Amino acid sequence: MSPSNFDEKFLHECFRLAKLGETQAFPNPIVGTVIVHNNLILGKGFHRKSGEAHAEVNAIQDAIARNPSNYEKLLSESDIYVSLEPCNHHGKTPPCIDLIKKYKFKRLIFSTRDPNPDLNSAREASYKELLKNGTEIIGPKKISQETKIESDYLNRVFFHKLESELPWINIKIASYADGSMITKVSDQWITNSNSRKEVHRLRSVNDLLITGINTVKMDNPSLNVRYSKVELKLNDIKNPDLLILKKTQDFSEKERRKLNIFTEAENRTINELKVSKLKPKSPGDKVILEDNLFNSLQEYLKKYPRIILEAGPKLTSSFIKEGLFNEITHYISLKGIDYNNHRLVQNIKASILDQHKVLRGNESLQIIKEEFIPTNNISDNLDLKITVADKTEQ
Ligand code: AOF
Ligand code: ZN
Repeated sequence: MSPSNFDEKFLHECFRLAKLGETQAFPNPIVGTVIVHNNLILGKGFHRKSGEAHAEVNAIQDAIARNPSNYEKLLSESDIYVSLEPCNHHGKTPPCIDLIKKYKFKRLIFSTRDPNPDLNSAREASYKELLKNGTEIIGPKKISQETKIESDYLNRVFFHKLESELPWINIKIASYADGSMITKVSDQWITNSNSRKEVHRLRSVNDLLITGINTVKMDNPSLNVRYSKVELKLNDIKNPDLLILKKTQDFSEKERRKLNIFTEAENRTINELKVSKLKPKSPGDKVILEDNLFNSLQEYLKKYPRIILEAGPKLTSSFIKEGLFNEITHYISLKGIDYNNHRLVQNIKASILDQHKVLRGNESLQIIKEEFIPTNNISDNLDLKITVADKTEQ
């Protein structure tokens, strides 16, 4: 049987749950599970922390706790949805596939294949047993491309790490519809309050935030994570370390040799700039790059698996030009734009996407999501958010 709209909806609920583990699960994948009985959710779970129970185990325990007297019957009449293929190996925890077998679920639906090589040897045998046990298996090939892209994207850093020791770099851009990143005198902010809140969430799920000296001087930003974990829908909140690049107006050969990187070790400079709220956790050394900027920078950045760049137009375009990114999260303010004029909005989107795609060639970057960010504030505008990223297809 092919999956229904309901199946896709329940998978999206798994994605929502998976994201709750975004700060603590790493370096493990983030995973969400729901157990559904006659279209009603019987149990939910997510992977909270590396080394702790997997999402499937938490969801099964949740279902059991809610139905202590008849859980065996209910589970055998239920479907189990997981945002990542269940494990079949003994890692820090026992194989989830054994539990799925034990409770004889009606169907197992998962949206992303797990590329972890530890799963390879037992994959075929365990699926055979599961089928023999009467469980139907619906894998990623049977779900819509849109849902699959979203699902694969959740664990982009985990997958990237299996293949490369380099960090995953996300460039955050907030601009007007014409691409300008400089706040107009008439505006306090470019993007709306919900987009700005999302940026705090983005910061919290990264290990290092890179910015430029000019941004620090001009905006005196606090570049920390505000709002509570409830508001940010996170299981935990942390501030990323901070790296301020100076003299990076242009990455010309001459500038490359001069580039300084400094972190908390240069307290004096940070304090001088009155960015006293910044408290990177691990103090870094001042690094003076003598040779090729990008080799040295990449060496330095290896310490940080998840990096976000929040900088002004010059530094941002230098990173983009050098291909030093895996993802762009672009918030576009629709101030002054009639967003009921669909063609106009489509044109804005197309022109921004073209700019990003040209940089890397069409094959490697993929549009993950295009969405409107609504606002709660009457005088505020709708933003358009575009996420493009390296392909993470599994
Ligand atoms: C998770 N959480 O919810 C799922 C995972 O060392 P272990 O036992 O925690 O196993 C880690 C591997 O299990 C992980 O690399 C991934 O391949 C698989 N699935 N992992 O941490 C989960 N479902
Ligand atoms: Zn597992």
